[in-house]
Order: sequence, then structure tokens, then C-alpha cells
Amino acid sequence: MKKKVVLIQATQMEGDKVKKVEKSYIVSRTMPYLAALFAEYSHGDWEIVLIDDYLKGESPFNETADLYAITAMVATLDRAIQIGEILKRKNPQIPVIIGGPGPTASLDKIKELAWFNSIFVGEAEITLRQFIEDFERGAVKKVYCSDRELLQKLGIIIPEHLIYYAEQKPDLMGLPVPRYDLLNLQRYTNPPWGLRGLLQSKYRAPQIPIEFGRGCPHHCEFCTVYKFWGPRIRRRPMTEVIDELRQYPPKAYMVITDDNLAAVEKETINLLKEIIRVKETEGYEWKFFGQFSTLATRNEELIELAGRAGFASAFLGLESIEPESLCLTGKEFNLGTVNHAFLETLRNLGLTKEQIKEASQKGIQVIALRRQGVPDNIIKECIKENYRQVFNKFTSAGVNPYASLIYGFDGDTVQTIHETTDFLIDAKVPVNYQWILTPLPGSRLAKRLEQEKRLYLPFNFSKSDSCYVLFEPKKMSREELEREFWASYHKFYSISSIIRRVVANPIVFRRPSYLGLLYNNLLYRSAVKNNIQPLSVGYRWCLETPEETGIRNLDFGIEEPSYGHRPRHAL
Ligand code: B12
Ligand code: SF4
Repeated sequence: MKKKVVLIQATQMEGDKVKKVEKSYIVSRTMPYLAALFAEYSHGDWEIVLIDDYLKGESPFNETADLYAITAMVATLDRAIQIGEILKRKNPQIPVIIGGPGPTASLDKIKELAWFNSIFVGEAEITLRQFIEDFERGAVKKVYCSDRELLQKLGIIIPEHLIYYAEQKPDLMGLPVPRYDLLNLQRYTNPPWGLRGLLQSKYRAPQIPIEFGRGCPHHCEFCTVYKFWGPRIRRRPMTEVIDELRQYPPKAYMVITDDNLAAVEKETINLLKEIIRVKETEGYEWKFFGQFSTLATRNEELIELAGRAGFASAFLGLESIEPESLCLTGKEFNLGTVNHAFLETLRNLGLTKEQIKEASQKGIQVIALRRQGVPDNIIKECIKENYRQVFNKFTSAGVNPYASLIYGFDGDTVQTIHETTDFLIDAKVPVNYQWILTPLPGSRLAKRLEQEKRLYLPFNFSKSDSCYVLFEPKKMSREELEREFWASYHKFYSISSIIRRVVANPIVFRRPSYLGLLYNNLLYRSAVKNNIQPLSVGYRWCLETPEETGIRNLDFGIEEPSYGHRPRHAL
């Protein structure tokens, strides 16, 4: 008989309740991809079942298995631990393993937990193969780590006999195609923009995630990407990406999971050219959504090709308009480089002729002006001008610029939040995702705030979805930050703002994506009205009690499962 692995994607918790939706708008790549790795490494010997814990009614607790494998981010780690504990108590002899960015960042917190036979740190391509071999031999290790360097960076010492290391990170060659067919795709809704193409497909998923590569060369203080994936960009071979794309419906809407497509411009350009060629010669009409740093717009060809390749929108890590905040967080490059449009701004703001002359002659970066002592109110106007130019370049190429902002940096005040919101509305940004600064475990930010005794401890995993204040802000109170964050979100997605930015915006109106943008704005409006982060929104969202998720029905041989393995977070 075939062995059976149950792969579980943990959802987020709120107190003791579990976040669930009737239908999700977002399909994740993680489980289907891990399923493909499992299938390949076990030569098809395993039956594979996927459980998306975010969906109402999907529960791992009544699934029999030879192995349970859980994936989690930091925000879903509490639930992952709860699931691990329940599965283990129910059936102690069945191995439970866990991996993903959550366990990687919080290895020190979970390595002592008895619920997990093995914990996966970093990427799975090499370690999962080794694990399956070890599993078959009945001798698994406690920790499987994708590379020595990562564990060193995490600063955790694990006795050699308990750990398997891969020598280096996987090279991303020959990756299998994710098994999206194993998901219950009826549970993922089709927003209108994807309807036509996706209804024709066997994949009834709204948006299909695809990976071009991993890594980011920058070191933004709040981010864990450069630590997890590494600062060196690894890209999948172009032909393999194109072959994977060919497996999807001709009109699929592809969400690229890479954190910064601007990072290796040349390779991105080559891939975009190839996508354009394949689309033109083979009749595909894929659309794309991808993440870019603002530096993307330095290269006009890149932006123009992104538009031609079918990028409907670009997620842009702006983070802030506050010079001090951008500099503190290591995102000086967002200040921009002085050019003609800037000169006008600078002249209007009263900069001396000499200063302007020098800046324009050298094409110097705005950060240099700041270092020369140009006051921050002027620098802030330059930053806004830079962002306007970034928006314009994407817009001219036919790509909708989506802004991503973070509030709560040490340079931010309540005024910063107000000013940023007004700027985004004034610049007619079609979509904005905003976050409260979150000191994720493993980030430089968490370390600094801990040293400064500004981190609220114990760290609340479930509240690390960037909608809560988990540290002492510098220039406003915690209450002010949380209140103004939501007030600003409400304002951005107010009816008058949607009319101004989308309905009465002639540029957006002419776009084929117009209806999609309007739909997104209305959907996000309803989310933020309920203080829900737009990216977490789903159809018929609710909080389920442990009983509703099937916990009480289990026969543990004990009265109640104790998932109070560590104190509930006191905030
Ligand atoms: C798409 C995406 C989303 C989507 C879909 C989420 C999903 N569950 O897939 C949405 C929009 C919903 C989302 C939401 C959020 N996200 Co998000 N998201 C991503 C993104 C861009 C791609 C994820 C992906 O598919 N990667 C490709 C897959 C293959 O990689 P992977 O999942 O990491 O899996 C690999 C390894 O981790 C490992 N692995 C993973 N699980 C397991 C399990 C086992 C058993 C094993 C053996 C191995 C293993 O093997 C895989 C192959 O090597 C990543 C960034 C990135 N580049 O990964 C951020 C990322 C995962 N998100 C992040 C965050 C913080 C969030 C949010 C909290 C919001 C926010 N503030 O940004 C919310 C939380 C939502 C929630 N409640 O669950 C962080 C997580 C940081 C952390 N340490 O936890 C990341 C890394 C981005 C970042 N800037 O730091 N996200
Ligand atoms: S925030 Fe973006 S640019 Fe900065 S390190 Fe993370 S992925 Fe790279």
C-alpha cells in the first residue's frame, strides 16, 4: 500500500480562534510545490493530500497519514504549533515535520518542542530528498538545513548528530511543476479579470503563483528575505520557467513570487524578451503581477518590456516618504537621483543656484543632497517627485503601479501618515498596500529594537501580520500608530478616493484592467472597513472556535488538548 503524506498550510490565529474563509482569493505555491517535490523524491510512491487550513471545513485532524508536514510563516506559527501538538497527542507514533519562513526564523523557539520530529530550516530542494531517504531508513534528524551559511546567520548551534546540512543552497535547476491539481480549486474564487481565461482551464485558480528566482541584494532593516533566500540572486533557467508557463491556461494571471525583479536587470530583461516571443509565436496571453524595487525605473528597457510581456501591475516597495525613515531602514535608494523634474522642485523650494547646478551636473543622488545638509522638508519633496516619476514610467508602459508603504519607522510621525495618504491619493495610485512596521524574528530591526528595549516580549507570532504594533514607536504612541494606520487605509479606500484615483482617472479608465482595478478597490474597501489587511481578505471571512475546527471531537485520551505550550502573548 502507498504511504500517505498530508501537507498542511497553517492559517493565522486571533487569540484562541482560528481565521477561516469560505473561499480564498489567493492560491499559495508552497504546498503544491512541496507536493511536487515529494512526488519526485519518492518516485510517486506516496499518496499526497493537501490541507489549506485557511479554508472553512478543511482540517488535518481527521486525516490518517504516515507523515504530516506543516508549512508556516511567522504569522501562522502559533496555529502550526497547535496543529503539531494536536496531531502528536492524537497519534504519537506518526511523524510530524514543519518548515517554511516561520520555523526558519524562529528555530530557537520551536526546536525544543516535542511535537515536531523534524524541523526544516530554509529551502527544501536538497533537504527533503535527504529526509525521505532517512525516513525510509527510520532514522530522521531533528533539523534539516538548506545551507551552512543560513544556520550561521541564525546564530543557533545544533549538535552535529541532530542536524543534516546541505553544503550550499539549491541551484534552482530542474525544479518540478507545482501540483496545483491537488488543491480543491473550487475553493479559490475567480475575480472577474481572470474569469474568461481561467474558466477554460483545468486550473480554476484565480491567480497562479510562479517563481523566477530567489534572493535580494539589498539589506533593508525590517526584511528577512536577504537572510532566508540570501543576497545573491539565483534565477531558474529561462527555458524551465517558460516550460512551466506553458503548462498553465493561455490566459492565466501569473503572480511572480520573487521579492525583487529589478535585482538582476539583465536576466529579467532576457526572460521578458523570451516571454514576449513565446506569447507572440504561440498565442499565449498570460498576464503578470510582480514585485519591483523603485530602482527598476533606472532601466527604461526593463519597464517597457514588462509592459509588453503583459505585466498588469507592479508591486513597488516604496515604504516611506520620510527621508529619515528611508535612511534608517537601509532604503536610501528610494530617495532617487536628481534630474530635470527635481530641479524644478528644488528651485521652487528655494535651493541655492550653486547647489542645484552641482546636483544637475553630476546627476547626483538625493541622498547626497541630504548629506550636504539640504533640509528634510526639501528632500521629502524630492522623494515624492521620484515616486511620481516611478509611477509615470510604469503607467506609460501600461503597468499599474501598486504602492506598498510601511508606517512606524523611527522617523515617522502622525503627520507622516497623513501626508503619505494624501500624496498617494493625489498621485492617483490605483492600489496601495500598507503595513505597520513589524520586527520579524531574524531581522536586523528585531535585534536593534530588542537592544533598545523597545520590543514587546514575548513576541506575538499571530500578530506579526503587520497590522499590529509590536514595539514602542519613537515619535508617536502605539495607539496613535495603530489608529492612524487604519484611518489612513480607510481614507485611501474611501469612495471619494476611489472615484478620484480609478473611476475618474482617464489613464486607468482606458485600460483593459479597469474593471479589475475597480473590483480590487471595492474589495479592499470592504476589507479595511473591517480592519482586515486587503491581502488577507477572503470570501465570507470568520473566526472559528477550536471546537468548530474539529479539535474537541478528537479522542486524545485526555479531556482537553493543552495548546498552551507557552504563555499566550500578553500585549
Ligand atoms: C505569495 C506570498 C504571500 C501570499 C500567499 C501566502 C502563501 N501562504 O503562500 C499572501 C499575499 C497571502 C501573503 C501574505 C502574507 N505574507 Co507573504 N509572501 C508571499 C511570497 C511573495 C511568496 C511565497 C511563495 O510562494 N514562495 C515560494 C515558495 C516555494 O517558497 P516557500 O513558501 O518559502 O517554501 C520553500 C521553503 O520555505 C520550504 N518550505 C516551506 N514550507 C515547508 C514545509 C515543509 C514541511 C518543508 C519540508 C519545507 C518547507 O520549502 C520551499 C521550497 O524551498 C513570500 C516571499 C517569498 N519570496 O517567498 C512572502 C512571505 C512568505 N510573506 C511574508 C509575510 C510577512 C506575509 C504577511 C504576514 C503579510 C506581510 N506583512 O507581508 C501575510 C500573512 C498572511 C497569512 N496570514 O498567512 C514573509 C514571511 C516572513 C516570515 N519570516 O514569516 C515573506 C517571506 C515575505 C517577506 N517580505 O519577508 N504572502
Ligand atoms: S524589502 Fe525588498 S528590497 Fe529590501 S531586502 Fe527585502 S526584498 Fe530586498
